[in-house]
Amino acid sequence: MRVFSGVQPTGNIHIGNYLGALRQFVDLQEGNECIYCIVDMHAITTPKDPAQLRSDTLDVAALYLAIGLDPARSIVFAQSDVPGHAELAWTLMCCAYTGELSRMTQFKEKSRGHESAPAGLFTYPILMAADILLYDSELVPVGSDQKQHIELCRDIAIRVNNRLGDVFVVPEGRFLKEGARIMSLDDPAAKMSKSAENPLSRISLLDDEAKIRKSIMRATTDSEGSVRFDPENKPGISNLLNIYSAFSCLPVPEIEKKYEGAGYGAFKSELASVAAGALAPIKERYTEIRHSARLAAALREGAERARAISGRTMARVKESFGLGLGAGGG
Ligand code: ATP
Ligand code: LTN
Repeated sequence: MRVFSGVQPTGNIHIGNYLGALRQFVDLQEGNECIYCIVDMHAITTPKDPAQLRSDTLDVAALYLAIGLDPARSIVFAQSDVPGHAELAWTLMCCAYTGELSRMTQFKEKSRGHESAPAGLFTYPILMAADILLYDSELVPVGSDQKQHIELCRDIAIRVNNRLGDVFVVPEGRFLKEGARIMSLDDPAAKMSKSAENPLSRISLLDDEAKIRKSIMRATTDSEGSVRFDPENKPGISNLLNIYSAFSCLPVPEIEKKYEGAGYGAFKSELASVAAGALAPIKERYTEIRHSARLAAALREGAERARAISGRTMARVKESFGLGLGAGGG
């Protein structure tokens, strides 16, 4: 299958991003044709310092390799290095409706309280649809917060196909059971986020063991004292159980049994060890890769391969829409 996904270079990549999305990227390399992008054009929907953006883009690229993406197997590149993304986004913008974009919860959340918002924040899901459709992607591994955007992408693809014939492959989202939505450690009602003010609300992939331990030991729980999965009444403990299960590959009931009669302290302390143990090799590989020639070469070659695939799709799209007169104007 052709697999595509992207992560924004906005710093603080955390275990929510990893357990919801990135870890699937690695698993899917086996037997599929995978394309993984760093979506820097999505990142500028809110103003970014240029030097910081470039550095954050390289950080995500290095993390991609550090978690186990192999540039010999997967295509890894920065979105803005392939012009087809912006080109297809415009075409799709003419096939989407302001009404459907207004219903996107991410836009509503990010623009709440502001009289006006950047137009790019509003059209963000269309650029995401372009990312996916540009590569005839069949499968899109993401966290469950992206469900609505994937649905919109499918709707647009089906709409165009109904009007113009089989222009696009209609993709499916791929969501994991454990990890699809990791919640904030200090407020289990909110999703773990890169931008939350309190650094103890998240575990970043590059955190050291002391910080991981501190965040988990301070995580919000309840006063019942039993390690039991009950998201409605015990959202804090249930979130920690989810994280434990995702990192250890043990099913939740088994973890509940393991900590029967034990207090939250023992459970949290062992979870900190499990998480730190899983993240340590990623951090080590990241440090080796971040400033290496191998990273630069992987991104250059990835962009080249992506341009070749996307060029073929754009030629088909332009032909279907009646755009252009051929290279050089014919
Ligand atoms: P954040 O909200 O943390 O700032 P994001 O969702 O805006 O991050 P990305 O970095 O592009 O932006 O997300 C990368 C991937 O991580 C996406 O597939 C997204 O669904 C997933 N993801 C983000 N947060 C979580 C979470 N708390 N739990 C599970 N998956 C998540
Ligand atoms: N919108 C996503 C990031 C993203 C993406 C994509 C994910 C941009 N383009 C294409 C999958 C496929 C987010 O905010 N997490």
